Amino acid sequence: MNLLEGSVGVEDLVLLEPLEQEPLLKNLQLRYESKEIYTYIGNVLISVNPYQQLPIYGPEFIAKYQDYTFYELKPHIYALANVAYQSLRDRDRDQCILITGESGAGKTEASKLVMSYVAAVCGKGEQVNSVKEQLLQSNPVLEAFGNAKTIRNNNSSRFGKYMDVEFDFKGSPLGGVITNYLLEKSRVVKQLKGERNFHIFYQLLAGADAHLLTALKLERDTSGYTYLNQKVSRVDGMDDAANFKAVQVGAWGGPLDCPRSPGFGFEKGGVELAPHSSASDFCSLLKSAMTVIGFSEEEIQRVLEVTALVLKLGNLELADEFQANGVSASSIRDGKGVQEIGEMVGLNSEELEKALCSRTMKTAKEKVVTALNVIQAQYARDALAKNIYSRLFNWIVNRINESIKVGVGEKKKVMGVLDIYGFEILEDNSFEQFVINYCNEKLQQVFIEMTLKEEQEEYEREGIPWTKVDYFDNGIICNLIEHNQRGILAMLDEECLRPGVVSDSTFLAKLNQLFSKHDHYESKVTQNAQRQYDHTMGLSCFRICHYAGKVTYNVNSFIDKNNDLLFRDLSQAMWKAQHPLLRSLFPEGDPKQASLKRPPTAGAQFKSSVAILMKNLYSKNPNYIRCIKPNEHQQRGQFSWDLVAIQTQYLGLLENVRVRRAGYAYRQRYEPFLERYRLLSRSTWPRWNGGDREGVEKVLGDLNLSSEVAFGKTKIFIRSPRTLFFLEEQRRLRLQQLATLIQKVYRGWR
Ligand code: AD9
Ligand code: MG
Repeated sequence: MNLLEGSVGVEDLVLLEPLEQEPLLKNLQLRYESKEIYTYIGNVLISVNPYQQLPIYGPEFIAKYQDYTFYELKPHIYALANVAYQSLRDRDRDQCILITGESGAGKTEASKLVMSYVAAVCGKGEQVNSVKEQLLQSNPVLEAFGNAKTIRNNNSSRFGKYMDVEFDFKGSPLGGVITNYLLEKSRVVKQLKGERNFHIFYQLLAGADAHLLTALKLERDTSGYTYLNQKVSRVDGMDDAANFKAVQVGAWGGPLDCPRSPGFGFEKGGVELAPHSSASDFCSLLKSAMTVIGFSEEEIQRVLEVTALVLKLGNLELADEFQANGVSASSIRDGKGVQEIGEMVGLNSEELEKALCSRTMKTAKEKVVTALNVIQAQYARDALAKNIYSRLFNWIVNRINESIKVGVGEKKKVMGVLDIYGFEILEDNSFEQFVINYCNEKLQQVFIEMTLKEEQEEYEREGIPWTKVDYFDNGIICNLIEHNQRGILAMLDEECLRPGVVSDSTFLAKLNQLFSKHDHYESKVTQNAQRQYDHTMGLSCFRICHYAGKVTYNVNSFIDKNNDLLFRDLSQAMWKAQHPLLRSLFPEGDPKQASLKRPPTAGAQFKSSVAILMKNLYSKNPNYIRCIKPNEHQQRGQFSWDLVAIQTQYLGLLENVRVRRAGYAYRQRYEPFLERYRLLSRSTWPRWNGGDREGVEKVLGDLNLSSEVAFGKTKIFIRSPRTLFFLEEQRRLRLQQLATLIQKVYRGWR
C-alpha cells in the first residue's frame, strides 16, 4: 500500500488539509508537473490531460493493476476500470463509467483506455475476440463521421456517446448498444475560423482511389467544395499525433488477447488516422473497420455516396430569378451539379431543383406553391445537407448496433461508458449550449445523488450509522429547464407549436414573465435595479445560474433549432430517390405518411433521451472519471491555474470531497490497515496471532484513537484525515527508530 509514501502531494483529495480551493489546485498542479495525471477523490478519478505520451499504459501496467486492489498502487484509470470490471464479473453489479469534462479534457481517450483495459482482461477465444474487435472498431468509424478538428481539440467528438457493453455470466463480452446524442450538424454547412468539417469528408477526398472518386463524381482537391472551403484542410501538430499514437499503441502493444487488424484498430482512435496518416490508408482502413463491424460492400459504398452527396449539395449555387409578377424566385445556377446529384442518387434533377427553390403549402382545399428567394433556397439547401448528414450518422449508429446487439433472451451483465460533452460557457451561447448544459445539470444531479447513495449503502453494509449530509440540490435548476408544463423547454415547445406569429422574442417574453421571480433565472427585464447595469447581457438574452456558474444564452434561432423542420418538399424529394439508403433516411417523405403527426421537437427529443439515459445510469453502479484540461493550447507541461480553477469548480470537486468526508474521510479493509500500522503497538508488534479486526482495535486503542474511528464489518472507517496523518507520522517515526536500532545492532556485531 502506498497511501502517502513516495507520492507527490496527496493521491486522494479526501486527505487534503485544509480543504479549500487553493490547496486543491496546488495539489493537482504539483502532481501534474511530476507527470502524475491521476488523483482520486475516494473512488472518483480525476484525470488531467498530459498532452504527451506517458509510459504508464500497456500490457505490463494492465497486468499490474489487474492484480492489486484500488489503493495499493498509484491512482490510475486502469485501477478504476479494474474495480468496475471485477465488481461486474464477481459481484454481479452492472456498472457505468461516467466521463465528464470540457472539450479537449481527455474524455474520449479515457473511454478508450477503459475499453482497452476491459478488452484485455475480459476473456479469450475466437468468438469473444471477434465481439471485442467489433466493439472496438465501432470507435474509429464513429470518430470519422462524428469528430472534427475544432479550435479546442484536433479530434473533438461532436456528439455525445453512451455505450453499453454486455457480458455473459463469466464476464466475457457478448456485444453492446450505442446511443448517440445531438450531433452538431450545423458543422456540415459552416465551421468557425480555424475549424474543419467532420473528418470523413477530408478522408474521403484524400484517401479514395481514383476509381472511387470518379464513381462518386468527386475531385480530390478540398478547395473545390464550399462546405470544406475553410483553408484548414490539414491539421498541424504532428508531434501531438505521434505522441498520441504511441500512447495508444502502448495501451494495446504486445501480445494481448484481442487480435488487431494490421495497422488499424481501436488503438489509433481517430486522431492519428484522421488528419495525419496516409489518407489512402485511411480509406481502406475505414472500410476494413466497417467490414469488421459487418457492413457489406454495398452498404459501405452507399454510405460514401451519401457523404459525397452532401458535399455536392453544398456546391449548388443558387441564383436570383425574377418572375413577371415581381416576386423574387430562385434557381440553381449550375445545371451540371444538380444533374450529377440526380444521376448519383437516382433522382429527377428538375424535381430536386423544384424542391429546393419552392415550397408547397397545403390548405384545406388546395395546394399552393410559393417560390423561394435565394436566401430562402440557400437555407433549404443547407437544411437538407444537415439533415442528410445527421440522419446518415444515426443510420450508421443503428447499423453498428444491429451488428453488435445481443439476443433478447440472454441474461447479461452490463458496463456502460458515457463520453459526453461537458458543461459549456462560450462567448455566445445558443440552443446547443442550453441543452448540453441541461444534460450536465442532470449528470451533476446523478453524481451527487449516487455518491451520497453509495456512501449510505456502504455504511449500511458495514453496519455504521449514517448521518445525513447537506449539499446543494440542483433539482431546482433541472426543474426550471425540464418541468413538463412550466419548464423552459416546455415553453419553447409551446411557442413552436402555437399558431400565429411566433418568434424568438415572443419566446423570451414568455420566459421573462414566467420566471421573473425565479432564483436561477435572470434577464435584462427581470433583473433588479442593481443588475440593470450589467452590459454583458443583451436584450435578446436570458441567463441561467447553473450549478457550475452563470451562463447567458442568446435566444436567436431557439425556435428554429428546436423546430428542426425540414420542408416537406425536400423530404418528399429525397424519398423519391432510387438510392435505397438515402430514401430510407426520409420515411416521412412517403406521401402515404403525409398525415403523420409532427415529429417531436429537438428539445423534446433531447429531454426524453436524457431521461432514458438517467434511468439507465441510476440502475447501475457509477464510476466517475472527471477530466480536466490543463491549458488552452493543447500543450504538454502547461498548467493554467485559472483554467483549472474554473473546471474544478464546475466539476464540483470540492463539493465531492466534502460529501465524501462528511461521514468518514477514509476507509480501508482491516488486513492491509493492520499490516501498515501494527508496528505502532506493542500488542501487535513484532508478532500478532489474532484476527485482523481485533489487531486494528488493539493498535487504535493503544494510541487512544478509538473514538475517532468506526469499526465496520470488513473495514475500518476514519472520521478525519488528521487521524490518518497522525498515524502516518507515528509510523514514520517508528520506522526511523527501528532503522536506528538495526544500525546499532549491526555496528555491535561488527
Ligand atoms: V471533446 O469534448 O470530444 O472536444 P475530449 O474527448 O474530452 O474532447 P480527447 O479525449 O479527444 O478530449 O483528448 C484530446 C487530446 O488530448 C487527444 O487527442 C490527445 O492528444 C490528448 N490526450 C488526452 N488524453 C490523453 C492521455 N491519457 N495521454 C496522452 C492524451 N494524451
Ligand atoms: Mg471526445
